[in-house]
Amino acid sequence: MGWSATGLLLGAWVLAALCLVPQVQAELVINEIMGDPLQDWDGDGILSFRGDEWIEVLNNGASEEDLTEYWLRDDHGEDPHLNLFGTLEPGQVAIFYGSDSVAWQLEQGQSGYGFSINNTGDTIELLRSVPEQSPDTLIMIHRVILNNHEVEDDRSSGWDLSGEEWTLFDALNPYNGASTPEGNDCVPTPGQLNVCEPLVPVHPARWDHLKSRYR
Ligand SMILES: [Ca+2]
Ligand SMILES: [Ca+2]
Ligand SMILES: [Ca+2]
Ligand SMILES: [Ca+2]
Repeated sequence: MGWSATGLLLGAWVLAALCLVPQVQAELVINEIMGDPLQDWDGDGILSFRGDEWIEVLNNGASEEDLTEYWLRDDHGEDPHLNLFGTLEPGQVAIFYGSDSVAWQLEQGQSGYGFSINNTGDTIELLRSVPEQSPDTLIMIHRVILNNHEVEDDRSSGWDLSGEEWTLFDALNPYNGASTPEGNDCVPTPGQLNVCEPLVPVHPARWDHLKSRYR
């Protein structure tokens, strides 16, 4: 499978849905998702099940993308959870945190629920404004279905670097079950291309070193 619309792993029923909306070339794709954070991924000093979720997008096209035309949401309710911002060069990724979503929602006068990625599994959608129509007219251009085991403490899931396989970045919380996607023993790569970085064990502090600290 490749990056083209026909290559998305979403199944025929999603392709059928895509055919029902005006065709917009999907230059931007959802690249990696962290739905059940167990650390301070957004770096604000607070661990938040809401603020530290993140969704990464990749510009798979040949030209710079204006991200303000794009929106993210899950498939519950009608409202998008974030209007993306900034621009993105070809081949580059951008990351958006739950805290970005909360801030945007509060600006809109909505409740700040963030992305609300369900820890038992969810469906995440990337939407795009229809050119020359109201910004409220959004069409879905990419959809990712997350299984329960993908949304567990500090596991992310996303495309492998070739864009051919949706895989589970589980080095921080290894998955040995039989469901797909299988774990790849790589750490999540927020804000970076989905290269495989194995977990580097922290050298255990030796007891005499520890004692010397407290003398
Ligand atoms: Ca945080
Ligand atoms: Ca969650
Ligand atoms: Ca789960
Ligand atoms: Ca990444």
